[in-house]
Amino acid sequence: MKILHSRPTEDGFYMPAEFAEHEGCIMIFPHRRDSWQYGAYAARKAFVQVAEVIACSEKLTVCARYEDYDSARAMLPDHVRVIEMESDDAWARDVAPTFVINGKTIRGIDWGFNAWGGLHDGLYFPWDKDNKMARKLCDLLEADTYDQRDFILEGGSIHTDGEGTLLTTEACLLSKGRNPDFSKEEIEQRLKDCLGVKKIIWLPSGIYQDETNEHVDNICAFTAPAEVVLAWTDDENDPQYALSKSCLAVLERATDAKGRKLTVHKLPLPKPVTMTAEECEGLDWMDGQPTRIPNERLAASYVNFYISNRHVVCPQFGDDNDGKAIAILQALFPTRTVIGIEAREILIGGGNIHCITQQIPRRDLSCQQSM
Ligand code: KQY
Repeated sequence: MKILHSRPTEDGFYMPAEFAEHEGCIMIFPHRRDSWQYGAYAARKAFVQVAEVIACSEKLTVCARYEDYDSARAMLPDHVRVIEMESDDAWARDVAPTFVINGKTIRGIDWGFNAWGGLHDGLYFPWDKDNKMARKLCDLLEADTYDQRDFILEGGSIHTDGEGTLLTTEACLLSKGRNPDFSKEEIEQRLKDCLGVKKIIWLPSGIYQDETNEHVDNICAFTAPAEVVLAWTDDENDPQYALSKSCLAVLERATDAKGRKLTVHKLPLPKPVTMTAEECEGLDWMDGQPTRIPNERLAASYVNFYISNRHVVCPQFGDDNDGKAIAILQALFPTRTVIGIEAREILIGGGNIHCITQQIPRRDLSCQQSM
C-alpha cells in the first residue's frame, strides 16, 4: 500500500465518530507479564468476553504474537480473525491506525507512538513493536497510510463527533513526553489537518491516576452530535472531584464546530478501585521496580466504553454504580444494547475496554458529516 505524505483533510478525508457504523474492529491479545497479572490468563478471558460482544456485529481482527497465537485462536470465536503480529502490549486504541474516510475509500493514519511519554515518562521501553503495528495493519486492510510518525499521538487521547469537533485533554496532548517542540496552536493545526475537524475542545484534565497523562477516552466521550458523557463524582473530598468539575466548566461554556451547545450527561464513577497485595505479586517487575503497589488507586471509569454496531460494551467494577452506568448509557444509545463486562483485569493493565479496541469505520459513510 502507498505511504502518503500529504494530510488527510487536504485530500478530503476525515475521522468519523465512533457512534457511526463500523466495518470492523481491531484488538490485541494480551501477554505482557508486567502489565497483566499472573501471566495474563485472567486478562485474556476478559478480552475474549469483550471480543465476543464486538464480533456479534463487526468483523473483528485480533493480533497475537507467535507464541500466543494458538491460545488466541483457541479462546476466540471462530468468526474472529486472528493474525500473527508482534506487539509490546495490547492497547489497540493507541497503536492501531486512526482510520479516516472520504465516503468511498478508507485510509489509516500512522502516528508516532512512544509508550505514552517516551524516555520522559513513558510506561515501558522499548516500544518499537507497537510503533510498527499501524503500518502493518494498514497493509493487512489494504488501506493507504498517512505517515505522521513525526507527531506522537494515541487514539485514546482524541474523540470526534464526525461533524467537525474533537475532544482532547491538555494534560495529555501538552505533556512533555509527546511533542515538546510543538506549541498548542501547532498541535491544534495538526489535528485539524489530519482529522477533518474545525473545532477542538480542550478539557484540562482526565481521570485521577490515569497513567496515560489523562487520556480523554477515560473521562469524556461523544454519545451523539453535541452530546457527551462526563465521568463524575459528587464527593468533594475525592481528588477526582476538582478534575471532573474543571472539565464540566469547559463543556458547559463550549460550542461545537456547528455552533451547538453541548448537553453533558454525568456518568457516576465507581468507588475507588485499588490494587490488592496479591494482584501486585502476580505482576513482573520492570527495571527493578514494581509496576503496581498495594492500595494503588487505578483509573476506573465507566466512560471507557466501546460503541460497536449493535452494542455498547461498558466496563463493570463490582460497584453499586455498575447498574446505574448501564442504565444511563442505555438511555443514551436506544438503538444498541449496553453490555457490561467485568473489567478489573483490564483495568489492572492501566486502561479499559475503549483502550483495547480500535474501530474501523465504514468507508461509505456520508461525507457530509465533516462539513
Ligand atoms: O489507556 C490506555 N489507552 C492505555 C493504557 C496503557 C497502560 C500501560 N500500562
